[in-house]
Amino acid sequence: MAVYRNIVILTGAGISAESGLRTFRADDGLWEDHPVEEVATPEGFARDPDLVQRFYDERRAQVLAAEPNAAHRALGRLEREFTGELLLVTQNIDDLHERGGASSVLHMHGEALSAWCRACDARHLWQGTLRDGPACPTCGEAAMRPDIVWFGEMPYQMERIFAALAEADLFVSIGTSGAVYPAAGFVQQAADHGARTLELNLERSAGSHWFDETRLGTASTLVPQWVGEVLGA
Ligand code: BV8
Repeated sequence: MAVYRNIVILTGAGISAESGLRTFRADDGLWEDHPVEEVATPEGFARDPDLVQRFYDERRAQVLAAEPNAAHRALGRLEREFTGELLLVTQNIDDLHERGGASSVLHMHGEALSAWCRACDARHLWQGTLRDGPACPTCGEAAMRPDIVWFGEMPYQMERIFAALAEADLFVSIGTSGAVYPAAGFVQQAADHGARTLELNLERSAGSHWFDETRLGTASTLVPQWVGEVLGA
């Protein structure tokens, strides 16, 4: 096992699947009930804000009811014990990485437990519902939306992610279908800068051909095993 000094990890819905949170593109996927355009775009929100607020109210409640699994906990251990540089980027809007012991998580697509006021731009930790138009704790306006990056919106902290990908000597993708950009392009950027690339996923993804190595299986099996290898190296 090589010794790595600078690791970037990208996680997707697959790492939270064993915690009971639905993924997007499985047969019973999240988008099956609601066309993406209706619930995960600014246009959908403008057209039917109540539908979108209820969709994310439901996701928020599911996140609060879920528990981190062995994969989340293994990444928490990696963060604590790995002595090199580590950036954990997630596409997920749940807080299971944090509850699994990771303290520095970059949520590039936002967070279910955060509300964003369109009147004053403040963001608030939010565990309740937004469908009833609660007042913003900062400005009092009833103008809060889910703090989620929808299709057509710019993901968060892209500069920081690109800078980390340029320095990484290992890029690991866990539980993502490689269907959504710019996240799906990270493996190519890492490889272009000389990083080794590893994919841990239940099945081959749209981006598998870009990876030096793909391991197939569940995250709760593959992630603790891989973390053990890295820390043992
Ligand atoms: C942007 C938040 C630019 C909402 C999400 C044409 C070509 C290329 C790109 C585009 C294009 N047309 C439009 C675009 C851009 C678009 C895009 O990529 N569209 C796709 C559909 C083609 N992207 C965007 O709009 C992004 N923004 O590009 O902005 C810009 C430029 C300038 C100025 C302004 C803007 C924004 C994208 C973010 C959208 N928001 N989520 C919410 O969560 O409700 S996307 C959503 O799907 C998730 O966040 C996640 O990121 C994404 C992918 O889902 P996955 O996490 O991969 O989940 P999925 O179900 O797909 O797969 C799960 C995987 O896990 C599977 O492979 C499965 O096998 C595996 N698995 C299952 N169980 C397990 C497991 N693995 C291990 N263990 C298990 N137990």
